[in-house]
Amino acid sequence: FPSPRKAYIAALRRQVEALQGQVGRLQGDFLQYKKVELFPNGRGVGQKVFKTAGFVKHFYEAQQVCAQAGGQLPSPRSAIEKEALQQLVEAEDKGAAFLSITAFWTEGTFTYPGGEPLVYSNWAPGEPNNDGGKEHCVEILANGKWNDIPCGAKRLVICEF
Ligand code: 293
Ligand code: CA
Repeated sequence: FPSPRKAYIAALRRQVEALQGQVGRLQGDFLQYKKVELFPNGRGVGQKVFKTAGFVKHFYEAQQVCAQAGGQLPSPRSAIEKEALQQLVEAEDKGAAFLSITAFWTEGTFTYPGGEPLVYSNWAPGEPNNDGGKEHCVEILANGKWNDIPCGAKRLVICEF
């Protein structure tokens, strides 16, 4: 007869093997659902997911839409994140989209929500220009370039999760 200790180790081994099988199947199923979920209006970049709402809103409403869904407006922190957003703006064909970035905290200084300074930017030539003295929000155009605009303008809603 196996000793109690050996029987215990054998039982543990079987449990670990069963768990490894279950985790493997979950990983496969999850990869499939990620693809389904991101098609055709989402983009995954590292841990981040961007998804278009498909409609336009003023900045404050756009912020609410994303917050209500458990996300936020997009904060592209690298060229690769900017490219994912650009693809969504191009594909949706409803014009430019809002970013999370604003100049509420310090006029002329654009920051992430909360006032954190930008780590990446992709301003169009001559931007931000605070045209008319009231451009405190930011749009990303179909060419990927950024422009400051009035927060009361209506732009495509894309959320970041
Ligand atoms: C001005 C000059 C334009 C520029 C525009 C935007 C508005 O009209 O060249 O495209 O401002 O910056 O947000
Ligand atoms: Ca501008």
